[in-house]
Amino acid sequence: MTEQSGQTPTLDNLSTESRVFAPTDEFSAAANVGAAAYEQGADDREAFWAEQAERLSWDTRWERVLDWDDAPFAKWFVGGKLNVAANCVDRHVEAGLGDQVAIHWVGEPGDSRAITYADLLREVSKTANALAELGLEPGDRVAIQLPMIPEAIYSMLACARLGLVHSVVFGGFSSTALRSRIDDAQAKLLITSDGQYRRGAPAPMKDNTDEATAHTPSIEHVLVVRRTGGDVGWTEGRDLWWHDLVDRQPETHAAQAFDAEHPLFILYTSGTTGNPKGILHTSGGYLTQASYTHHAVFDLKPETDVYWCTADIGWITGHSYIVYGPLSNGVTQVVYEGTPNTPHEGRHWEIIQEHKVSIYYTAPTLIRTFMKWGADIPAGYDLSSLRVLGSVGEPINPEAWIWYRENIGANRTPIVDTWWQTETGAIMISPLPGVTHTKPGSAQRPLPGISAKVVDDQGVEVAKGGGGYLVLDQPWPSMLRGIWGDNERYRDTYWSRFADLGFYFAGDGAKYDADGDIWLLGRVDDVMNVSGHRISTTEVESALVSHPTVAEAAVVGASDPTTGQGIVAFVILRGSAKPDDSTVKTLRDHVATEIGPIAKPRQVLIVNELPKTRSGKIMRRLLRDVAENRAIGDTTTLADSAVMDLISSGLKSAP
Ligand code: 6R9
Repeated sequence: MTEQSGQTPTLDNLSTESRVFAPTDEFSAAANVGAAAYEQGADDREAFWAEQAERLSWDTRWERVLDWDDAPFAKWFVGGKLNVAANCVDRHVEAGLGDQVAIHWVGEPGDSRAITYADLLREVSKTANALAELGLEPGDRVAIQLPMIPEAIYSMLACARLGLVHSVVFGGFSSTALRSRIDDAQAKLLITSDGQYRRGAPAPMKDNTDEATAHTPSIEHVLVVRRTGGDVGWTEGRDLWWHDLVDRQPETHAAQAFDAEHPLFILYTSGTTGNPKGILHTSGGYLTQASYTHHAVFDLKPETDVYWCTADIGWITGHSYIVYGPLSNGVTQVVYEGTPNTPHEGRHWEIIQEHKVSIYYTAPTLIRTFMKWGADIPAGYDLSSLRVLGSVGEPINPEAWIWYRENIGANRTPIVDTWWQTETGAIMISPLPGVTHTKPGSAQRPLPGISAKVVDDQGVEVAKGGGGYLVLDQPWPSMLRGIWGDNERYRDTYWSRFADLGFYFAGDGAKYDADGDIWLLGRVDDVMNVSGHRISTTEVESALVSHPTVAEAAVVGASDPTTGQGIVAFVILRGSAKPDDSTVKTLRDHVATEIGPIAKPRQVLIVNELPKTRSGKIMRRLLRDVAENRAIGDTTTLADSAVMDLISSGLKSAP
């Protein structure tokens, strides 16, 4: 335990992790970005980002790199003009890459399409012509609720091409969630599909969107892609089939340049209170950082790499690392429609083998699921094409990191653990695969051109070994430009915590290890306080998962009359492990050994499933309801709403 002056003591545990993996000489020698970038980024941040902005094609060059006079409202590349879609599509075709595959699209039922950059240009142009025919004007908002089909990407890029602001709503969100997002942005058009494939079966989608649009007067048209072929309700005059409207459009469209600060998209993310926040991103700065980070962090070589990010486009990772970053870099990428175990648990490895995927970017929750399914499944496929692995979305515990490296990366590939948020727009903290000596569980260092610090309650940077809050103390190009329609909430949520210092408050706890590397400890609201000791849920989860019988664990702080909060752990055992009378005691003792008696869970509950959002985050709020014997709260954002029933019934039968 480390004692910090004036603060509650915090616990060390993750920093007992001492394994370090250096990049090979061969990898470093060929890497896109070397160590010198860190100095360039620190010496003159604006000059560094101006250099990265040269990656893009600008119709008019900017006059000023950063205008921060009206902080916290940033303007980057002031006076510059560009078309985001032309940067992602047209310029690659103009450079002679029209025949290169942009997207190897793999449908869940086994259908597939190879879409070249020339195809992409044609489809995006037709879609843009269709949206223009509907009378949409630059600045109008378009809601998109679609499965992971190519039309989702065409739609986003067509909006960008016309200066329309898209608001993508995850395909599994309820009609209530869709309705509130449409209303908040006053969207005029909704693009959706008749249905979507989920776990091997078609499920309706338009029924859901019809429920939402029955109450959204701003919607003038609903454009419907036929995907599953089921019956759908139809409102004449409002609803239009994609194949009727888009297919007959001219195949060319002249892109017009928009201001660097022209709004590109709104993406809603849940806050700790109130309605979801519409995070606003704009064009030039966003695309610059999405493009640069994709190039630097994944070491992308567009001529030879095949890239695959497993996120959904309904999530920021899909926006920045399926659509804008990769396509601006002229990538060849896999886009997969379905779930990882449809039709079998080796589906991802089969796709990697077939398309010779070389860069694979996924989330810790999925890695732990793969662990649960067993290492023999990936071992049955040829994964030798892989050369960089990425992780995003939550802290990755060292056990999962090592499993990922050994079983997917053949103990050879660098792993980049990338910390960022919907609000930051692009990756902020991550190893560079050709430079960083990676440490399992640590996101390590702000990228070149980025500044982040771990500070105490007063905003004073903590010493090496110390813990506190993660802040971003300098503006960055892809930063959010606000919360749609609510400037006050923007200031309050992100800029009021350290108002005098002008820091952006990320809402994450973090600490420095003895080398000054950053370890993310989970949301500050996930930090428990047990008898005055700060213990992060991640630390306890990590300890539990390090036990050989445990596949996955989620920990919450439940209110406790004596200690303030008590630690309650929900644990999924590995397939082969059978719970018996001693399981709970063994696991409690294991945590005590790993971290210290103070971190020993008050309760360990053996369960079969954990409640997760579609982006893979464990919904601790619901687990807290279980732990505190309350009625279960709002479950609308759960990926699988039956999970809470499973947990409750499983608890009754657990030993
Ligand atoms: C990209 C994305 C943001 C929150 C963030 C943090 C957590 C994301 C992480 C990570 C530790 C990482 N998070 N990446 N924590 N290590 N590599 O996930 O955006 O959905 O907005 O979530 O996710 O808590 O504050 P978003």
